[in-house]
Amino acid sequence: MRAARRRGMWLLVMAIAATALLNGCSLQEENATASPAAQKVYIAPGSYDEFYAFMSGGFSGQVSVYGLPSGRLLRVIPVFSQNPENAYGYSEETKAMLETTHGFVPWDDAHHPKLSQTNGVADGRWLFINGNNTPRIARLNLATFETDEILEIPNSAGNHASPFLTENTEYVVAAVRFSLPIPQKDVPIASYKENFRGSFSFIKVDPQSGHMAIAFQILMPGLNYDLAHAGKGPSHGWSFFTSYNSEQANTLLEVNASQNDKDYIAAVNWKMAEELIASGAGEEMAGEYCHNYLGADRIARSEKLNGTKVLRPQDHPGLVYFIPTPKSPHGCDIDPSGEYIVAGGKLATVIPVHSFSKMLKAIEAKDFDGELDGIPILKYDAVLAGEVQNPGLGPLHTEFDGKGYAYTSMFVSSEIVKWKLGSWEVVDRMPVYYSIGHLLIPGGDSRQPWGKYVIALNKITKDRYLPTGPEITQSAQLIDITGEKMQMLLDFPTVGEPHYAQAIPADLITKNSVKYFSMQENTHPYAAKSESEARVERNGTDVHVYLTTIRTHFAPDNIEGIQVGDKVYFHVTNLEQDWDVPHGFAMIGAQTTELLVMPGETRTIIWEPKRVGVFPFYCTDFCSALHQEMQGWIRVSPKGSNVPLKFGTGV
Ligand code: RUQ
Ligand code: CUA
Repeated sequence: MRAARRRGMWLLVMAIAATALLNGCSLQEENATASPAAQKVYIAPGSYDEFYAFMSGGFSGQVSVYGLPSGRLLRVIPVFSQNPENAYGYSEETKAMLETTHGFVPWDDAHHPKLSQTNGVADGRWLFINGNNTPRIARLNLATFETDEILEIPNSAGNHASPFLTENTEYVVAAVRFSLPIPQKDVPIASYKENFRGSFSFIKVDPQSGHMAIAFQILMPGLNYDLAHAGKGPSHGWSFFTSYNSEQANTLLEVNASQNDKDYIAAVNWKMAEELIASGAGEEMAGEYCHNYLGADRIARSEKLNGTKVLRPQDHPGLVYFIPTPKSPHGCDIDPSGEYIVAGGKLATVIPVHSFSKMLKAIEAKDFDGELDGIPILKYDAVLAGEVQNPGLGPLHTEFDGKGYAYTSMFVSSEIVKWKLGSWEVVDRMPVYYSIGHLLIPGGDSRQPWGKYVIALNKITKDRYLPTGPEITQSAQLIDITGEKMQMLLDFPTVGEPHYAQAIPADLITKNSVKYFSMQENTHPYAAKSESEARVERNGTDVHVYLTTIRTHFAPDNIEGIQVGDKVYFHVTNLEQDWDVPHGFAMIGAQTTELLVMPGETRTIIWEPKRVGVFPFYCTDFCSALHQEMQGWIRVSPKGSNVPLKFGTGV
């Protein structure tokens, strides 16, 4: 225990020393290279960036979209968090997206964006991202840049090793970081070893619609499963998950889960699992979860489902193996060839690289070193391809350039280390500011990386920008990797805390980009598809306002006969059929948010008037020269009053 504490202290001291050192000598060097670097990131006004980068927002719960190489923020897509700016999670059409079995959960911790793939290469159709806290996976539609679907994961907690999809987006995965009783039950926490388990969920993705459905779960020993990647090429059919806490500690993990020299990577033969399930293996296990998705009417619905098929590795030899891996591994990255499995041992002194072909041979030869809960543990040396010696401190994540090099983020020594696959020698280092977590190369975890840049996603920013009080944005740094040596190009701030990020050539996205929604195809039950359909209908105390917007007025814009105690539904349809002409709708005293309605779309918020009087509403998006004129009034009379319901453009 004491040794572990001492090592922790030592890492801390080294981190501080390294930070101070890097800090001291950086500025002059950077200024000297500023001008050629500036040219490489300069995108002339009106010109487009070469890549889209999708970054997770971490604790913001959202995804932010950047252009590369400029580092310009293009958009924030709301995913797990409500977004008052466009009413995501507030409007009647989107609220269901955030439903869970715990009720409405309007926030999550989003870590790993993963672009859908075909043949191991990003295809620009969808982006998946995990919710860490209340286990969920979201699917974003890259034609609309909207969240189309969120699936809750039952029998799970701390959904961190997710979504890490397979080569053809057959499956997205979800693994348990915080083991728990599966199924849940009331037991002492001290009974961890006996009662706590992990699970790996394999979620089938429909190749046409993208819809997700849980195919099966694999019940695992109670470790902390941290990160994952699917095999590709020769290793297609397998998925790999790092884990820590092989000690199975249930308190003070910083010490108690850092005792063993080696933890494990779990290698899962999902093809075999698929066949087992098809042949009727596996048991039904209860477990409620919500499945939320956008219908063809662009309205989110939530359905409650129950039960999954569960496989126990003990019952199916060959399904799961453990590969010993030095000290609390974090990242689990597969090189473009599919042969090498790189682990980032946070507390390890080397970067271990495992060989998939050696793994198969070791399995064949039964080169085992014991077992854990009936799962064979392979011999470290039998699977090891090589170790990168003296890489730096705190290796976390690795991406690949497709030219035979790997780039690993070093959290503690704040640097990116470039090393050669096969010879395992370090060939270059680049200091980053500070404490890098993930890193990204466009296509850098795929079969064919596009290369060109590596981006450092730094956890600590400190003095890199003008101070903004105690809270400082996290930061990204863009580095050129086209030459032998890395070249620092650009710092830019991020939204929330980016964990992973992925980038893709812009034309793979722009060719599908939706510019507006067709009015003809609007099947919203409360749409008013022209001004002649605009109206107000009373149904008891529910009042439905079918409101239309077009430059530059609302119809109706005068409404009378509303009463205190009514529940007023504003169904706002934007009649525009042109790109980039949203209209906003804001109602005084509305306790939710405004609406931002895209052309051709209908969105709804509720207003419950509490006072008598005449109240204005207006458009919030500067839509034309007469935007300031785009307003209306609602007259609210006392409950039971006999002021008749009247509406129109002037009543
Ligand atoms: S994590 S800094 Cu949430 Cu992917 Cu590694
Ligand atoms: Cu419509 Cu401003």
